[in-house]
Amino acid sequence: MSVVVGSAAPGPYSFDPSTTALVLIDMQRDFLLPGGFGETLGNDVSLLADVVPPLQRLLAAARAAGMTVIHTREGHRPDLSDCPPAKLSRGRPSMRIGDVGAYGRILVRGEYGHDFIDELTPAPGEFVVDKPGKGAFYGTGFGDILTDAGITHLLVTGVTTEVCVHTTTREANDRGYECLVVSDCCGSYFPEFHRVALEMVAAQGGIFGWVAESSDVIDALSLTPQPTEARSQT
Ligand code: C5J
Repeated sequence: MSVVVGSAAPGPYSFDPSTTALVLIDMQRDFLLPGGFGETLGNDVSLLADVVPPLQRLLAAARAAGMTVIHTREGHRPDLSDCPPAKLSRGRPSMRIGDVGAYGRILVRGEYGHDFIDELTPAPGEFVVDKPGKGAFYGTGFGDILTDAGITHLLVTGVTTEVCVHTTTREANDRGYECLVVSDCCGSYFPEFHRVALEMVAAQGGIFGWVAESSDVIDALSLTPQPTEARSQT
């Protein structure tokens, strides 16, 4: 059964929760925790922390509706063999991918900082996609997961809006997925980039997809029949 987010920009977004995945992009300690990689680069990580409560509520609603949930993590193998030299050489020399930071080696799989923040850990049965790039499709099994699950629509959330959320949305749009970016469930260290990135998604009649707030998506999901559980027959 399809539901509609009537307030979405540039116009109503219709989706069937059974063929829609909630995608949480890179809600990792390296990006979000005070004292971590993101903050050491001079960023105000509280801008990303604001994303957590609405995203927890949206995740709870998606789970209650029985939706497919996919969590991604940006990071690399410990030997960095999947990190292109061009990516490795970026950033400050003292704070690059693979260097030891406050939460272990930065953006290296298996390290504490690379893992999800405690508030948004995957539940059993949810997918975890480790990605070496900014987009979720490149070098991963993300596309196969979507195909196998019969997914046609994506609710895209996470950090950062203009980097990994945008790249994933663009990749998905090119592959024919109908994407809605959930505005208050995405965050950036740069408020202006966040605002403009969201505008870009919905511009020109929805060149990359739709944008809406989580409360409106949750309201739409609340109209979904809940997965069958024992119903009292009094
Ligand atoms: C993400 C980044 N996840 N900003 N990475 O957006 O480098």
